[in-house]
Amino acid sequence: MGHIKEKFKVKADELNVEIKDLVKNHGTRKIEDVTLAQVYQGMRGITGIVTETSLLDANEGIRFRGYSIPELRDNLPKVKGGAEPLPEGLFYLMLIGELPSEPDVQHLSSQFARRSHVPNHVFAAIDALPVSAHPMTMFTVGVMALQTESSFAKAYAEGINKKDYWSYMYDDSMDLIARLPRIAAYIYRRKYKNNVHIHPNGLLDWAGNFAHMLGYEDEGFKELMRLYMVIHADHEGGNVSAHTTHLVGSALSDAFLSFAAGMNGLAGPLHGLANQEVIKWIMNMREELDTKVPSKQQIEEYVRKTLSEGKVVPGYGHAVLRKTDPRFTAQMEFARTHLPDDELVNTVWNIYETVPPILENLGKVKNPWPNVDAHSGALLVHYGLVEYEFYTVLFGVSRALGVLASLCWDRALGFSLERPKSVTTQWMRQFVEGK
Ligand code: AMX
Repeated sequence: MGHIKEKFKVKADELNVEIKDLVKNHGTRKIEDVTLAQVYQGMRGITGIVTETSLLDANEGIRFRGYSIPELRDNLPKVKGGAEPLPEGLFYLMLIGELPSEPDVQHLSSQFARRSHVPNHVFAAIDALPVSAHPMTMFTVGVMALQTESSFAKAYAEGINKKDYWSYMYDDSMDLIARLPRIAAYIYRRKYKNNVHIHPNGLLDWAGNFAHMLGYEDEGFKELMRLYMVIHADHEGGNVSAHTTHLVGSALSDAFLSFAAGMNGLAGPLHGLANQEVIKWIMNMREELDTKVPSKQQIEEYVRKTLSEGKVVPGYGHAVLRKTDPRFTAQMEFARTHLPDDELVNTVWNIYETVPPILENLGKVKNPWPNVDAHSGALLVHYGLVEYEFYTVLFGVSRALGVLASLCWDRALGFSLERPKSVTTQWMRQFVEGK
């Protein structure tokens, strides 16, 4: 057993004792009241899930085990000569709850390289889809095809003790994270690069190797991938992809089934697909105005037009956040260092100055500020990754780190089948009428 797996088990045993105590001695404590409106409006603000890996503050943004994104950029190990945090380190932090050492991160990098073999039938399943299929469809099909490799599903079918579920979930999660870059890169090269594929380089870190397999050798792009994989990894437990993975996993579905379900949620335009929508929207604006650098006034008019057509401004607003997303700010800082004069990036910054007051004046938008998706596309375009339908797959590879670390915790803590109560509107009517 690798030392990380052992360490995880020790941490989980400790937390199990604490949770047992909480439930035994405080199990009847009320956390909050639930209003009728909350039930109808996406359960917004209802505390109903425990997720150990990260916690979102409406104003400060996400913290992973207490560390903000700027703190992660300062404190997580980096490649030699690099400035961006390694996603392996974030995975360790989410899983173990402590910052990793350099050897911990190197151990994870080599574990991911060692576990990265993707069987041929996975590629065959992807090849069975037309090239015109959306990359996210190919991605979930690839993950589903990989489910044949689940060690949890095999062990469960043979009969295992509940106490050992976590161990198989850990191995499946490690295998899945190790293999996702290869599957994603295969989809990219099949759809956009004439089906010419690039062999993995087992000496590179997880994100660096992903960049390499996509076909991007620029060190700037590799650094971007490391940052990208860190900032998209987790956003506490209630967002659609995390919640879906957790929900499906609560039925003891294995990591592959659960993650594929979460990815189908990420593929929705109000969630992960927003990153492709942002760049599509900016490109349409450029085309319609026949300029590469629209002025702030032109942007303002285009935003008003978008709203008058009953559409949302993609990349703006959030269900929980109420300030500029620190994931947006981290990308802005990356751009200031690496590509300050890029025209598209400057347009993203001009949009940032233009959109919030317009959304604020609508009076109904709870958060007029940009989210993570408002910036990511412009950085990718700079390095030549212009195929924006692929962007959500990048988000998905990163999201695996958070939702699978969480799934390991779910099994290690023996969390229950999730099954909230639902009611009909007739029930609500009778409830308010006191019947
Ligand atoms: N442009 C226009 N209108 C917006 C808006 C935006 N960016 N954000 C919210 N609104 C509107 C809503 O559509 C809603 O209008 P309605 O009452 O007429 O239906 C009203 O403002 C109130 O919505 P809200 O409470 O502020 O937001 P929400 O919690 O219901 O939804 C979100 C959050 C993200 C779906 C929404 O802000 C949105 O659609 N944004 C654009 C899409 C986007 O960027 N999604 C990515 C989110 C991050 C991620 O998951 N990757």
